[in-house]
Amino acid sequence: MNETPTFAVVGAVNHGKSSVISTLAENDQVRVSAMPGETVDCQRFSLGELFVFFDTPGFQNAREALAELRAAAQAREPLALFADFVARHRGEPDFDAECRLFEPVVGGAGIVYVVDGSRPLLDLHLAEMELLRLTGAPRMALINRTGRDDHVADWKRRLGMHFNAVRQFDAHHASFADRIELLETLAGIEQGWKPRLMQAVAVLRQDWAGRLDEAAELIVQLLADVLQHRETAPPAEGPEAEAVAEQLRQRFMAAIAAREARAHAALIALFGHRRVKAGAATEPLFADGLFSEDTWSLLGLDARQLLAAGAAAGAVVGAGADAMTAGATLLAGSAIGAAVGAAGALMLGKRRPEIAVRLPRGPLPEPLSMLLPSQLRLGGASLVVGPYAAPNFPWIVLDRAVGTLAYVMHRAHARRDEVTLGAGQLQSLLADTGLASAQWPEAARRSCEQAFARLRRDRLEPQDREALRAAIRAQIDRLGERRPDAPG
Ligand SMILES: Nc1nc2c(ncn2[C@@H]2O[C@H](COP(=O)(O)OP(=O)(O)OP(=O)(O)O)[C@@H](O)[C@H]2O)c(=O)[nH]1
Ligand SMILES: [Mg+2]
Repeated sequence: MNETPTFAVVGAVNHGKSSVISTLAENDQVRVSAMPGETVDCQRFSLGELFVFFDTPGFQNAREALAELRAAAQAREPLALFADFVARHRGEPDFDAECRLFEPVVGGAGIVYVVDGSRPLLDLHLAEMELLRLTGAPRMALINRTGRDDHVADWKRRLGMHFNAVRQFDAHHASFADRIELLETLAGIEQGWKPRLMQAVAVLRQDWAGRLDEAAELIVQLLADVLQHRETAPPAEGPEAEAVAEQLRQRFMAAIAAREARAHAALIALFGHRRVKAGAATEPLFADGLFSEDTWSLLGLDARQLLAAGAAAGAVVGAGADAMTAGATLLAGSAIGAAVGAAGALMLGKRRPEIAVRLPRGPLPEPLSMLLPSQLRLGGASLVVGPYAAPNFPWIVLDRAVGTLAYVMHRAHARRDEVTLGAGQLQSLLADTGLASAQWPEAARRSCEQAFARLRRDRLEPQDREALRAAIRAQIDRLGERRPDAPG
């Protein structure tokens, strides 16, 4: 028996063997296909070397193989007969699949027999089950369903006669908890592997919690970066001014979007998904951008919640500070004006306020300015955009980051579809998980808002940062191990 718990995942052609492995090994690159015969080699997959799975081709000639191997029922070492079988038929086209799939079993692997519960049980499957029983290897059966039809009861009755354990496992929707449960079942079928598998379960749980810690850190850093971000440009006057200001706004939004995309990509990578894309990639996870109207009308907090969290105060202070350092407000539109005063904050609930562009202070006195390079002569300062004072801005950034996390931590790696969520779908994903910022406890929102206000003024203390991190960590903990009913 192998020291590392090792299992050969076997079964009929096209019943979902590779999909099961893909999900268990958190590997979305395993070859999976609707075409039968996709897997032709025996391939090794592991998760942190805690356990090993071999993906195998589907049975080819189970009935003929069974006819040759019946004697194993009386043999003292049944696996020796299987080893002989492999030696005898290696290279023969008729038993190519059998040779490859018996090989790891002969080498000491346990068996995970995958069947498609949406397809009827046939005689050839009975031959497969009988062959596997004859190996005497520790074995469990997994009923996966690739379609809507339900033959599960038939399969269960039969499988129960041939396997040490029978479980249902949905390769496309299995959650972390389902994967853990499967490992625990495998631990139960072979005493020798039990300690290693239980250890693997403990390591995986710890690893999962560690990933959530890291996710919280990534989100805090994202919030810090976008709330402090500034873009500057040389000042312009007259008719050019509006164009320059608009360019500056665009640059600001692009920089924020790029920063957000990097954070989302890191969250996606944390859960090992290589088919989910962030930002402006083709088929990105989010169809709507951070600054789009739908995003602002559907995510974040409403005006009442913003007020309760203390966002109005933050906005007033932020705007006041802007006005003081800017000396003048250029083309501020409604943003700052509306933010001043609680009534203004109420207006800001679900509409994206324009991004304010600030003018530098007035020019220096003439004699002094003559001594300076022309750029600095205009006051030594530039047009400035940022920090963006919109009260809902950090909440929307937060919702999108938590939404990304909620999606990737519950997406089974067997899936090959490319999902793109509109703002409405993202909002329901958050609502279903109870993780929309609008659903957070008020106390958590208040401590976040306090950190946001300080961030905007570059005055974040370590304890504010820690409070923000802890609030986010506590909320994402509620995502749990189980998969919520989410889109896709
Ligand atoms: N809806 C759904 N489809 C599934 C599920 N598991 C597998 N499939 C689909 O079933 C088909 C076969 O899956 P594979 O994992 O390639 O099956 P396999 O047994 O490895 O196939 P071969 O290697 O060809 O023997 C693919 O189109 C999968 O996407 C599932 O849980 N739900
Ligand atoms: Mg396969």
